Amino acid sequence: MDKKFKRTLVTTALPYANGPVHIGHLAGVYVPADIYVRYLRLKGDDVLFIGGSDEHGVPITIKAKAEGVTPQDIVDRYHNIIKDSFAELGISFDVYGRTTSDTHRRTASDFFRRLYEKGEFIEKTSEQLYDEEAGQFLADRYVIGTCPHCGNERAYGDQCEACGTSLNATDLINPKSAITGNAPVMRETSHWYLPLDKWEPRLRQWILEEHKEWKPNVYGQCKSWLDLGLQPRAVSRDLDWGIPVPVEGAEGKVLYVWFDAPIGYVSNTIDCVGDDWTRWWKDPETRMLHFIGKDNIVFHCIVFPAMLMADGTYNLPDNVPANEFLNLEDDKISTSRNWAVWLHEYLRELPGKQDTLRYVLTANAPETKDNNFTWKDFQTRNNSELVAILGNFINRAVVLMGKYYGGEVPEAGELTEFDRQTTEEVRRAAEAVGLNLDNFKFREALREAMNVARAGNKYLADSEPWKLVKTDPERVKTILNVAIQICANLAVIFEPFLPFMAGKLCRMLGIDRLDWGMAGRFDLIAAGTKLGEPELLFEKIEDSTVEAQVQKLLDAKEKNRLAAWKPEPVKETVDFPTYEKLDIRVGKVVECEKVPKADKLLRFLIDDGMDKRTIVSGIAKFYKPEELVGKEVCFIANFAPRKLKGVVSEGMILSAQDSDGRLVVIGPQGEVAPGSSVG
Ligand code: B3M
Ligand code: ZN
Repeated sequence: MDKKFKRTLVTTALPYANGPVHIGHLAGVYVPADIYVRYLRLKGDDVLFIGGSDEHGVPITIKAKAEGVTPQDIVDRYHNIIKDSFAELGISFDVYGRTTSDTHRRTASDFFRRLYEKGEFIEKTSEQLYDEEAGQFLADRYVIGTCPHCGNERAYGDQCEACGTSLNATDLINPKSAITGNAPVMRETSHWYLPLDKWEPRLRQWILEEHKEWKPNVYGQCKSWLDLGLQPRAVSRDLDWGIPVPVEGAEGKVLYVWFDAPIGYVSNTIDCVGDDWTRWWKDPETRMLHFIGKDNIVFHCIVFPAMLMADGTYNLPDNVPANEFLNLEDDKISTSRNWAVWLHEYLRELPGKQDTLRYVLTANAPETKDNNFTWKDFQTRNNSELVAILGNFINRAVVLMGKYYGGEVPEAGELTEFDRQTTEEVRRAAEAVGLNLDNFKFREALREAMNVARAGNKYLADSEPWKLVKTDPERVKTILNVAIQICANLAVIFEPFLPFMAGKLCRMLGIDRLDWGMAGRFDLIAAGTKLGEPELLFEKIEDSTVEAQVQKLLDAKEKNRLAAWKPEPVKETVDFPTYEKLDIRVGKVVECEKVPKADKLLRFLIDDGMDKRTIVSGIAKFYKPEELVGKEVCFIANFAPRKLKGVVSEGMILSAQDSDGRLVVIGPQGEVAPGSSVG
């Protein structure tokens, strides 16, 4: 850490409590933040890790309306699901608060009032979008329309998620109410605006000049917004869910959710450390970091800093290490389409596999570009990396130690050149882990950590203690001593990434406290130490486990498809004479068999009341031929004969196509003589 800082405040985006969290949230924000915080703690740094739920705003009220419950019901439900699942994954927040808390209501109101009293807002009456049927103003996610910047037709009233631009509802082209689908009318209302344009020169200087070290995706987005020119932004809304605007004459108005939510970081700090909170927010020797996803960059780099500047007594963030998005099985993660891996379900369905998820999400983290999660890759990384490399090395070292020395660590003799090469390799990799973490390069850090396990495996494979034990038992003592020191190194350097594994490993090695200073050292486990019982660190993941997960996704896709199904539009009108031209009859199936070399076709012999005729029909996928023999069907009797796969078909059997594409043969509901006309 930079010398000018004494402590670090780490915040993670407050997820909306309108649904559980999924792997996209984890990979983008919570897993990297937790790795970073655990690393700082191991280094002995003073660090505070702030999380919590975002419980206001339109996403919550929309969900409540959809379910016919109150917004409070929604946030109570999801706050607890999210909080518990984070804890179970080992996300080590110092506090996990909520923006409906009393502390937050007070803190956010005070913040607004202070800015109001300083004259930092502009109060303005203007025409805003209004839904007459719903009887309310439309802002944020209540209004959907075309983004004026990129043409995305599903942009929200406060942001386009396709291009990331922050919008005002009135910027949208062709706006529609998300409540009724109606086109809104314009109606006058007054709001308080934060003049972002006033802070633009300072924001430019602060980001573009003083923070060139920010990740290119973050810096680039900031630069393009600043270059577009900043506008005053409304910080109040006409809604009944939120923190009331704390000034006279503001009845029916609440704080804009993106005004109150970032103040949630402050409120949660207060809930965590009490009066000491100012040290974490106002002492220039505190470094502040916001971990967020890329859709939140504008709010954390422009809007919230402008609020902090307007207050004038707060620190600004030192860095905002935002990630890109994670896709799932090559498709965008989507809550509404249920195309996601939900954390609380993962924990239930793959119990005890927290570290595997943390590992895969880090190894595949969308650090510089969008990335993809697949269950196949999840399985491979678990089985061929965690089990076969990391687990295997530790297991071999511990098992050999048990076998040769009853689990008591032997004294090392003089190190050979090969030993020294290995310890040097471990030292170098361990150092690289730290350097990469310092620079928010989590994937690379994890790769280097894995290199330590690789070096350990190579060390055992090349030095072959299982052979030497017969010829040179003294040498084996050194080898296993070195191997167990490598295990201790793994416990330290993997603790930020795989805390559950590290905990077990510490128990096995008799280590009661880890610190980063241990990384790269080879005197961590004293000779004579009695190792604990070997524990299973990683388990192989079977094909059936990942297949079940893939099936779950396919089921979701199928459900969506069915839900989205609509009957075909009705065809052009026909008059009676045209209709009468079609001769539909009832016939009885006399024979039915598959057409050779055609997997879709069945050949029917139909008794049409006058004679027998052959008809070929493309329904072989849906019926066994014998099922239809003896049944009455409807067919078009005057359909011009056609040759299908070498068979002449004299008519067409009628069938209906179901929403899932299945064909169902149409026939009379009661017995009818073959040859009867249908009409
Ligand atoms: N709740 C947006 C989101 O969940 C928002 C983040 C607030 S951070 C202060 O993506
Ligand atoms: Zn856009």
